[in-house]
Amino acid sequence: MDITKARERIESLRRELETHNYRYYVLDDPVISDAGYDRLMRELENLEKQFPELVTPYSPTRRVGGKPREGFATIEHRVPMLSLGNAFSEAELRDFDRRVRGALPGEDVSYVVELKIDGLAVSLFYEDGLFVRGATRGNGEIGEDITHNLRTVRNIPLRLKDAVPALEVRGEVYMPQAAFEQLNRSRENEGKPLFANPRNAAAGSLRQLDPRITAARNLRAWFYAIGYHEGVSFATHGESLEYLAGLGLPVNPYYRRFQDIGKVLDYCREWEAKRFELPFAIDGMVVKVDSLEQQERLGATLKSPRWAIAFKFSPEQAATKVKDIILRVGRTGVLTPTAVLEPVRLAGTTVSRATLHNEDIIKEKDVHIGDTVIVQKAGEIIPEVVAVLTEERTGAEKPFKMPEQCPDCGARVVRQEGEAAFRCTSMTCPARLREGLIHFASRGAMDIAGLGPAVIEQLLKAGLIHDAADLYSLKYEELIKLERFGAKSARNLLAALEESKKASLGRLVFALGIRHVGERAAKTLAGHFGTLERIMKAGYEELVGIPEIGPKMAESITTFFAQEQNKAVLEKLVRAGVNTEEKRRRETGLHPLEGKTFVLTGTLQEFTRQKAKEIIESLGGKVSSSVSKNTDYVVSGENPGSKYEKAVKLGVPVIDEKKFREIVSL
Ligand code: 3BD
Repeated sequence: MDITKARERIESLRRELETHNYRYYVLDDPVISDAGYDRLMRELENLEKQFPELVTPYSPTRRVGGKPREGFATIEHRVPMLSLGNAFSEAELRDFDRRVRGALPGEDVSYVVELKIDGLAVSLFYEDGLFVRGATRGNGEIGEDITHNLRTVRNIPLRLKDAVPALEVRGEVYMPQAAFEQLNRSRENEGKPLFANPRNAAAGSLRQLDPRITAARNLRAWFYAIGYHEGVSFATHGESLEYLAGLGLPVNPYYRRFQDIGKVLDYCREWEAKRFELPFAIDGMVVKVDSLEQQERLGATLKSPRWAIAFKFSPEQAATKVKDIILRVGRTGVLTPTAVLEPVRLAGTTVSRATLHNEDIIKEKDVHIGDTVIVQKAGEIIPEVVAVLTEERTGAEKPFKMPEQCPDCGARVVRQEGEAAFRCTSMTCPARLREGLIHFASRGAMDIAGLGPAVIEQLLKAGLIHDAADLYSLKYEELIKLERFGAKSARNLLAALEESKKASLGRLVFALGIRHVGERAAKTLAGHFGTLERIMKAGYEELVGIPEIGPKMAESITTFFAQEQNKAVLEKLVRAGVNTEEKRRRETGLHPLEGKTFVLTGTLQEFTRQKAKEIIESLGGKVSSSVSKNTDYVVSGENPGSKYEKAVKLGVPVIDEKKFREIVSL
C-alpha cells in the first residue's frame, strides 16, 4: 500500500473506531461485535506500524501511552473551578430558592437539576477538537496534570465531533459500582488494602503514575460544565449540556428543567429513592439556575456560585434482621462481636455483616439476636448497627451473652479491668495465629506483597506454616500445588518474602504484633536499642525509662519476650536471615533535618507515608500529625486533606513530592 492510500484507510479506520467507541461507551448502544471491533483495531495497528509517520496521539490505538511518569506537573485552571454550597434538607433547598428569587425580583427562574456524581472533579482541555490536556480540580485554582490517565478513560473522546478552537469541559470521573466491587474482590485476594468506596477507588486510579494501571481500572466520566471557551456561546445551562453531548462527550441524560422549587424537590427525592438502581454512585443532586445571564447577575461568593447548590442525600441506612451474633478473634486475642444479617442492599452493595464493636455497645444499643435493626454505612467498609427497631420485637429475640470460652480454640476468655474488650487467653489460638500472620505480612509491617488473608488461610490449611518464621522456608514446589497458585504467583511470593528480610528493625518489631506496640513505638525501640537482641534483653525499668514507652507497653514487651514460644519463633526468624539490626544513620553523623518538623497530607506517589516517615526520621527530622506554626514543611500529595488548608492559612511552606525528594536528596 502506498502512503496516500494508507493515510486514507487509516483515517477511515479511526473514524469508524471512534464511532464504535462512542456508541459503546457513551450511548451504551453498540452496533458491532467485539470481534469486529478488534479486527478494525488490529488493522489500524498494523498500518500504523508500517507507516509510523502517520501516527498521532489522537489515534484510538494510543489511549494507553508510554512509560510510567515521574510525578505530576501542576496546571493552573484558566477559569477557576468553584465549589458548591450544600443543602442538607428541604428547608435549606427552599432557602436557596428564596435567595435566588430575591436577587432576581419579578423574573421567571428555571432550574436544571442533575445527578450529583460521586467521583472526582476534573477539567479537560480540547484544542481544535483534540484532547490536549486534563487536570484534577485540585484546590480549584491549581490542579495536577493527569492527561495520560484521562486518555485511558474509555468514554472520554480523544477527538470531538467538531474542531472547536478552544474548549475546557468539566466533569466527574467515577468508577462504576460493578468495576469497584470487582477491583476490591481482586485486591482482597492479593492481600491489598480495600478501597472504602468507588470514589476513593477512582481517586486512587487517577493518581497512578503508570497509565496502564489506570486503564485497567474501568473508569468513566460524565461532563456537566464548560470552563474556558472560544468561538461558541449559549443562553442556558441546558443548551451547553446539549452542546457537549453533541460533541460526543458523555453527558448524563437524567438532567431535567423545572420552574417550581417543589418540583425540583420532588425530582431530588425521586432519585434519592432509586439511587441504588444506578450502576454508579451519586451522593445528591445539583440544582442550577438555567439562564446563563441570570447566573452572571447572581455571581458567586468567595468560593461558590450563588446560582447553584448541591442537595445532599442523607447517609445510607437500611433495616434488616440480626440472624446471629458471632465473634471474630483478632491478633491480640480480642473477641469482636459481629452481627450476621439477613442480606440487605445498602449503598449499592449487599451487606450481610455489621460490626458491633464490643459487649458494652451491644448492651447500650440493646441488640438481641433476632432483632430488626438499622444498619448504616459511613465511609467504613464494614457497616455498623445504628439502632434497634424495638417496636418490631416479637418476644422471640434472644439477648447476647459473651461466651466464657474462645469460639476458635475453646480457651478461657477474660475481660481485663478498665477494658471493654474480652480476650482469648490462649497463645496458640488458631484465629490469633491467622490474624497475627495477616498483621506480620501487612503494609506497615513486613509488607509482603501477595501474602493476603486468603493466601495465609490457604497456607495454614495446607499445614505449610505454623508461625511467621515458617513463611521463610516455603518451597516453590509446595506453593504451586496450592489452588489458584501458578508458577508466576509462586515465584512472586518467594521473591516478596526474600525482599521482606531486608525490612528495617522497626518494621520487624511492629510485625511481631506485641500488644500496645504500634509502628511508632516499634521504631523508637529499634532506634534506641539498635538490635533485636538488645530489645529482647531489655528489662522493664530500662524500657519505661525511654520517652514514649509507658508502663503498659513496657510490661507487654517484657511479657512478650519472656514467652518461650515467641523466643523460638524469633530464633527461627534470625536463622532465616531476617534483618535484626537498625541501619546506622549516615556515617557523616550529620542529621540534615535535625529540628525540622514535617507533616504529611494526601497520597504520595513514590512513597507510602510510612516510607516517607522513615526517610525523614533517618535524617533526624520529625513527623507530626497536625499542622501548627512550628511545622517546617507540609508535604502534600494527591487529595490533600484539611492540613493543606491549615498550612496555607498559617503560611507554612507546602511542598510537593518532587520538592520533598530534593530536600531529602533522593
Ligand atoms: C457532580 C464543584 C458548578 C459548575 C460549580 C455549578 C465542587 C466538585 O455531578 N457543577 C455536577 C457535579 C459537580 C457541578 C458545579 N455539577 N460544580 C459539580 C460541581 N453535576 N458531582 N462541583 N466540586 C464539582 C468539588 N470537588 C472537590 C472539592 C471541592 N469541590
